[in-house]
Amino acid sequence: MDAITKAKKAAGEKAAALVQPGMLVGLGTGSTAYWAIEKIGQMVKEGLNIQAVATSIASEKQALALGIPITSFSEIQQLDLDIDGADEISEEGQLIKGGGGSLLREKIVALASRHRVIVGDERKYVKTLGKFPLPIEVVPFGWELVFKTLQALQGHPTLRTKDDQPYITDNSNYIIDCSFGVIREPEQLHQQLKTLTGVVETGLFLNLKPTVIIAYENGDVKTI
Ligand code: ABF
Repeated sequence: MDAITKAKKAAGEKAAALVQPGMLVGLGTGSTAYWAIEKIGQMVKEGLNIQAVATSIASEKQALALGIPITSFSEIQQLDLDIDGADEISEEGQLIKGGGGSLLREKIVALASRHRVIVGDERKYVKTLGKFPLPIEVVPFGWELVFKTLQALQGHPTLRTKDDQPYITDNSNYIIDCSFGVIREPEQLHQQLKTLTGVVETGLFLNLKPTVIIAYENGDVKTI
């Protein structure tokens, strides 16, 4: 196992240790949240009594295979703890998420959770957001018009593809990844993008005050 994977595993498992009996848990998506789900699955096998809502079809499949009881928002209205990864984590706890294509369900789950834990390896921890292109979930109809508007807003958009076809999210939408350079006013940018007809959600996860767990290649794991 390479050093980065070891770091992701350490961060995920440290977050999983925060799960208490009886909790309603949000299960994130991505290669770091993967390890939290694996650990939670082991804890469930050892008798931990929880229910979970997954932020992607992939995470739900992983959870079901591990025997983690899955519930939904038709049954519950609030979660106790959401554990998820991120593509960028600023020193203020502002996030860019969506590199894994699950930003919409991730944001719904994050906003429905009383507490949020964000896990990442050291590469994710940045001074300011923006090096990672901002994922923006858009409806397929008229995506070209959103694309052109993003260019007009000085963005550098790219339609995300998979096997030379538009990438399709779990919600049957497209994703446009857009670089804006250093994002000094993330709230302003998020609001500006959300007003564009056809934009479903952005990968800017702001003012969520998450507990951040960063794991380093030297083996250190810090909770911030
Ligand atoms: C997910 O975690 C996504 O929002 C993001 O793309 C991913 C981070 O990547 P990874 O944990 O796989 O490095 O929540």
